[in-house]
Amino acid sequence: MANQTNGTMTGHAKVDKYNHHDYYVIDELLSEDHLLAREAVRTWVKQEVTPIIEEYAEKAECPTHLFKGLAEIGAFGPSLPIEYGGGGMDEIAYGVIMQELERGDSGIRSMASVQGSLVMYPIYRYASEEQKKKYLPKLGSGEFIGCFGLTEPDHGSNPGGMITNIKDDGDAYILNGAKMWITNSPVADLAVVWAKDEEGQIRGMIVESGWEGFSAPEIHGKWSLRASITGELVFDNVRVPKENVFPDIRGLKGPLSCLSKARYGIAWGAIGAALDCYDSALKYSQERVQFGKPIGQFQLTQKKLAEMITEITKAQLLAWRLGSLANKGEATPSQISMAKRNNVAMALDIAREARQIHGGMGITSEYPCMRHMMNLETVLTYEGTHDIHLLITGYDVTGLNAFK
Ligand code: TGC
Ligand code: FAD
Repeated sequence: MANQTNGTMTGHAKVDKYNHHDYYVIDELLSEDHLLAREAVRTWVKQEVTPIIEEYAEKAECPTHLFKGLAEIGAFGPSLPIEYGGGGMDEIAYGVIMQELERGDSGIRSMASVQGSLVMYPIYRYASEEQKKKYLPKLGSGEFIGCFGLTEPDHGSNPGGMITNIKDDGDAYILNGAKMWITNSPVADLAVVWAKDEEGQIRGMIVESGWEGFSAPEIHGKWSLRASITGELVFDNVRVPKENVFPDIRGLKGPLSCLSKARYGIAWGAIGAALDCYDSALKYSQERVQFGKPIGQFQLTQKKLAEMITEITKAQLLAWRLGSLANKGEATPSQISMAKRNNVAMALDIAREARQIHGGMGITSEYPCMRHMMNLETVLTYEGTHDIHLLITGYDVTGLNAFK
């Protein structure tokens, strides 16, 4: 992996005093394994992420030195089988892990989402046995970093219109085109890429970063997900051996099935960002005195906090129920869309309200709200925008397709 950071930035390290909030005692619905997994990730985030994240975000630098640690705590493919590099846990364990990571930072959760759900999952589900053995253990251990190339400069919400393409050339395909907004691409060792074949069918393939004609320039100037690295993928006559192309899957349902996995993780993850903002606002409201009283004593502050914990609790229940359905293999793409859309919008609203409770201090890196708020603007947009998910629900309930 190129451009690795060593985690030694110079500013003062932060102490993480986060307390979890569980108003409806949803922990009773979690197993011992879920609670243990959550505790391990929470401890890691407190030790490794919080002390450095504001500084990396301010400098718009990705803390790549954390990637190995993410692998060690089991954040890459928690619900994939152990023999294929995953954690062998269930979907709720995957959810609580994503929640704790995003409590730290959406960019850290993003890194794990991409590696587990958008790189390891498609290889596990669609690649040949030989390719699975070649790539999955190294991805699971963090030795290889992956990225997922679906979005193009002119095809974001409508990936079916993609123009990246492959042409048959004997024992290989020749890949041409470009992908845009690709998380981790500048530091990735390989990319799962979706491109059209000569029949116009969407195919998936594993492309290694060292191959001739492949480059991944970084995208600069982001005011969101600043501690996550984002880039393009450019393919100029890249020779992709035929064994690297997924043999059986055709069409948009290939990448969309991976997105279902990742969107599910975001539905849980966003609650973590909301909890962090709520926790910080609650503490601040009890400590900050104006007009001779803690600001938490004013009815308007109480309204904000009461509504925040109400919305967090509703989102926690939605995520838990979605997880129960996912464990039975019954969570539908539309149910996942509803939870992703609701929980991310909820978290963004809470980040804004929490920022207000902190007054002027809320805009500084002393508190996490502004960073979460800026991150969540991306989370609202990627993996299907807020409005695209509404239209997916609209289609599901009416039977009428807004996209056709
Ligand atoms: P449409 O005709 O509806 O569907 C095509 C085929 O796909 C099937 N399908 C799904 N299969 C599995 N899982 C899902 N979630 C599925 N949704 C649909 C569908 O049944 C159909 O199958 P078949 O057998 O009939 O061929 O497709 P459409 O072209 O009308 O598009 C529908 C639409 C707009 C909902 C879809 O394209 C969409 O979701 N657009 C949003 C694009 C998106 O989410 N991009 C994300 C890029 S990756 C990313 O953002 C990573 S961020 C990483 C990080 O966390 O850092
Ligand atoms: P557009 O599709 O151009 O949408 C612009 C606006 O139009 C949106 O508000 C949208 O809701 C609206 N709109 C579009 N169509 C309709 C419609 N039919 N009806 C109503 N409104 C509509 N992609 C990857 O493939 N891999 C990644 O790793 C990845 N990581 C990302 C990381 C970051 C930081 C960001 C910002 C994006 C990432 N993406 C990634 C891309 C992301 O999935 C797209 O940005 C997203 O799908 C939206 O596409 P777009 O930006 O082209 O917006």
